[in-house]
Amino acid sequence: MIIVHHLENSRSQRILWMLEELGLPYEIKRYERDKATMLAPPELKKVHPLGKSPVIEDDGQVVAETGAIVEYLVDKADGKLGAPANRADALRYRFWLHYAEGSMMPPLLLKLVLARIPILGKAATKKIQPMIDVHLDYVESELSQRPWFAGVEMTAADIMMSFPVEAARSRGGLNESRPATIAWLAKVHARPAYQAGLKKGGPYAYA
Ligand SMILES: N[C@@H](CCC(=O)N[C@@H](CS)C(=O)NCC(=O)O)C(=O)O
Repeated sequence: MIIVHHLENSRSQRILWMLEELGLPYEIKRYERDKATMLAPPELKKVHPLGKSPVIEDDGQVVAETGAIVEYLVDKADGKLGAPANRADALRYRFWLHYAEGSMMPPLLLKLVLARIPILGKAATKKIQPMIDVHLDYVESELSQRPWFAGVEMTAADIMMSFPVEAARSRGGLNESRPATIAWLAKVHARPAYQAGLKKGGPYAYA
């Protein structure tokens, strides 16, 4: 049985969604953020030295880092939600899988952290917004060309991209001026598996 170490209001919501899509049985171990620092509680460090979420355990194997977990689950499900057969789609699949945490999340996180600094924060976030806009424009242009990030089918690339797009919607300036991205997000949120994961995960401020 897979155990998901799930931090409230966090990236690990993606893993619950994915497990629901795959129909794999799992258990959730919930963690709450420290109310003052918003960081994960120290217990998570007992599961993995980084003390971040998500982390999963499966048959005594500990796997951390969302992208690595997502690939682990695709393997476990014999390729379901994995790379499409078509080469162009497969390359796009790989691109978005890495891009979500590697390129799109850093400026969003920077904006969140800077916004919390009194006085200086406001001016600093203004400098970050153009960096975020480059990503939002690119995502919008790609989603204007195809229904899902890799191509015609929903894949794990969409699952990886859900968190940066949700984060952008809540604090990165994503709004109806980018209709293809907003439509994609609505389609994601309407999926029964997404809703089932949300119900099981507890507090999540981005859906
Ligand atoms: N790139 C990593 C990021 C992991 C990460 O930073 N997780 C956040 C949750 S959104 C966390 O655990 N934050 C609490 C903390 O840093 O104490 C991944 O995708 O797994």
